[in-house]
Amino acid sequence: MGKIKKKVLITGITGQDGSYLAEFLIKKNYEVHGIVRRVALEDESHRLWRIKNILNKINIHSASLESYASLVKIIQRIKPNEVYHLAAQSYVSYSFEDEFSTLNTNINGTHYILSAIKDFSPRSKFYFAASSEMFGKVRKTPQNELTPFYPRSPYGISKVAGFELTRNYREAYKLYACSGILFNHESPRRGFEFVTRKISYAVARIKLGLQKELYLGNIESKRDWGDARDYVKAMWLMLQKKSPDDYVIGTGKTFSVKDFVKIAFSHVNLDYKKYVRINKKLYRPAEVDLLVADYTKAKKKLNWKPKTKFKELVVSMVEEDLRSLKDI
Ligand code: NDP
Ligand code: GDR
Repeated sequence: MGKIKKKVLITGITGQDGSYLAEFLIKKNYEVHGIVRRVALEDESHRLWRIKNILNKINIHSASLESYASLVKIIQRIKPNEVYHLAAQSYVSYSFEDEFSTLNTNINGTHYILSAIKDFSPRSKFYFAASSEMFGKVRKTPQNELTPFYPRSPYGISKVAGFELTRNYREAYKLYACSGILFNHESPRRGFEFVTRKISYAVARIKLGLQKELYLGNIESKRDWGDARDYVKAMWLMLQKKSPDDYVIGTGKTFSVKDFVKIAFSHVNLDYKKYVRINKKLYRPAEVDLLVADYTKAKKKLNWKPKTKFKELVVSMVEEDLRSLKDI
């Protein structure tokens, strides 16, 4: 008789991180379950593009973060060994436009899942996708697990609430619940609304003569940018420890949006100054100017470190966009 497979439930499986995490866990022989919105099932070619190659290896359940009842049903039935809660309204800019749905989805959605686990599957280990946006107007550089939070957007506020809920469920109800405080991580599967993908896609289109200009907002802002494929491994490592804890995950290096732009354009032998225009409308009402991670704890306790260098990441995104545009 074969070994019983561990079961995992991933919310946000259609997103960048969810799709890489699902692939990673399939390779580790998990039985993978994912929650998707019903609308996604109606429009598979658009909404399920990141997981189309693994659809026959995973189990998809339709549910909504807005409905406690729909989440309970799934958690009660599957009783997963591990739950990775990645689903969220994850676009910081949009959180200023629609504070209400961002707070509602990100805070209540997290609360519903924690509460469902507590009542119906208390042995499930839980991972919460916290964010460097919680540090916002940074109190200290670099930032680690002890740095105070100062969120600068409704999104950041929602993630602080999710982090505190996770900690409280761990302490009050003894759930195995962890938060990964992840800094920006990118890949060829990054959503088109985020600045790195906006740049890599535009550079590929400009190179192929399909676009003439690229409009950006604040290109001086600095981020600690890593590779999503390295980061999903850190999520898993957190849930393999004896006891639950919170960890900062990043590269410890910081680059500006302008640095990303320069490398991306120069990779295809173009001078960015000829194509990039600044649009003040793309500036945010409140900005996070500088983020850089101190991931010493993850290195020591999880034996994790990032593999991909910034330049390799930029080049891989531009190359992949060039390749896919040429295939059309
Ligand atoms: P994406 O934006 O690529 O994916 C978000 C996922 O959440 C999608 O699967 C989306 O589904 C789902 N989702 C959004 N709203 C709802 C809803 N109301 N009900 C059900 N599902 C919903 O994000 P990433 O993969 O980049 O990030 C994963 C998580 O990590 C997010 O929580 C994000 O906030 C957090 N994070 C990300 C970082 C990064 O740099 N990438 C850094 C730190 C934290 P659909 O496809 O249907 O829209
Ligand atoms: P961020 O990512 O807000 O850090 O959140 P994003 O790529 O949206 O912005 C990064 C920085 O680039 C500046 N910027 C622009 N941003 C966008 N989107 N579009 C532009 O045209 C543009 N021009 C300049 C922004 O002002 C900002 O300073 C991401 C998300 O994945 C979150 O879910 C996650 O929690 C954090 O990373 C860590």
